Amino acid sequence: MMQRILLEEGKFIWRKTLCRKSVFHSSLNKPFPPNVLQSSVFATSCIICAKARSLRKNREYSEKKLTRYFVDYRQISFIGGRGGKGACSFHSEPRKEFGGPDGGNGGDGGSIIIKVDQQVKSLSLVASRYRGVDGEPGGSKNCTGRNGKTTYIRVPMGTVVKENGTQVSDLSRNGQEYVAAFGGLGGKGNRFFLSNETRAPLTATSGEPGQERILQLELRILAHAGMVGFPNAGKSSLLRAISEAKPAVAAYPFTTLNPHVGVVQYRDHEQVAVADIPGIIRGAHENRGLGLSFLRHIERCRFLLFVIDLSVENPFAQLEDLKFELEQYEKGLSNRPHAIVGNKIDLPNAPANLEVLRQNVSHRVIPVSALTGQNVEELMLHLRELYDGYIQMEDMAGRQTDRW
Ligand SMILES: Nc1nc2c(ncn2[C@@H]2O[C@H](COP(=O)(O)OP(=O)(O)OP(=O)(O)O)[C@@H](O)[C@H]2O)c(=O)[nH]1
Ligand SMILES: [Mg+2]
Repeated sequence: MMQRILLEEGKFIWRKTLCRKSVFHSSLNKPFPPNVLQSSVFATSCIICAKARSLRKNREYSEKKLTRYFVDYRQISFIGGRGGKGACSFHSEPRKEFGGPDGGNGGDGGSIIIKVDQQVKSLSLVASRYRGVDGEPGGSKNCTGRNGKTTYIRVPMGTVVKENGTQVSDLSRNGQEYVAAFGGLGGKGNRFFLSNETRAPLTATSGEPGQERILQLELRILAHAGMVGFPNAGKSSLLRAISEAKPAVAAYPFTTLNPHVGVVQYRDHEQVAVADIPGIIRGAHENRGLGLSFLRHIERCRFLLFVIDLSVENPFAQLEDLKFELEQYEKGLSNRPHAIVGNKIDLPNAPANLEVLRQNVSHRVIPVSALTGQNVEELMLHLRELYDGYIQMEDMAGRQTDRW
């Protein structure tokens, strides 16, 4: 290893290792004699040649790319594995003329199970067709065929399974399973049909086909709070301000096309998950803008944050429209515990609009600026109050709470 060496007061004081090029006596700038090098130089890391390594950052996907990765609906056809055929055979051995039937049963077909995995975040890797593994046929010498292996399909937490539009399962806990299709039973070998009346049965049955089903999987993300607002109200900016999430922010409407979840961290290690969903406009229930289908992602939210843009005239109308659209999607959705957040308070006409809003609503309005960070702490504290209220309610009802 090559070193750069300093000669000071007759001692060799050496610095951190340098590159492999050559060894220099620093004062003379000449290569250092190899014997001296061997006796006095220790190995350390090279500060100059060491690559500047920064911490690995999570890759940020554009909204367009995210749409490819974030899939929240799938229709899937499931066919369970077919049972194996039963065997028809007779025992054959020297000096044993009537060995009797020894055809084994076929193995059962493999089932298909939908299983929740906390690591999976979208349905993008779920295929549109699944076929279970067939059972193996039975053999002679009473050998039973091997059962088909169970096929597991990993889905995210919060997946709802529907059949013909009717909900059949709600998979909201990690590790929860739902049998999408049972495998068929294996056939019986001729040994099974041995009886006092029939000493040499020739009957063996074939395996049953697996269950066939068409199911719809719908993902409803699990978050404690859901942010609802008009496009450009600053929902994504607010999520960036209160959490580590990095949804795209831009000055044009409908920047956010997919829901984003950010986790707000508190000092006592309590975590509140907040979901940012695409903007809603007046008439969204008639499929205007991006429609209302993404509202299923806030169906499970325990409380809502109405984000109102204070820079526009009459912010109360925004709130009314948002509540109206939520009611069109699901009755009573707008009555959930909620907070009203007035964003863009840093803009000149915002304080006047805030007063107008306050006069029209009985609920507390929290003015914030996601851009400058003004009053964001108050919002976080209020969020925590809502969260604590939810935890208290669930504890009183004896239900398990969703914790992140
Ligand atoms: N002055 C000011 N501008 C803000 C504030 N918050 C957001 N903005 C700006 O408003 C624009 C829209 O912000 P976004 O966070 O993308 O709004 P959004 O509600 O997520 O919009 P969509 O995703 O389209 O629904 C951006 O240009 C932001 O810089 C704020 O507090 N003050
Ligand atoms: Mg957005």
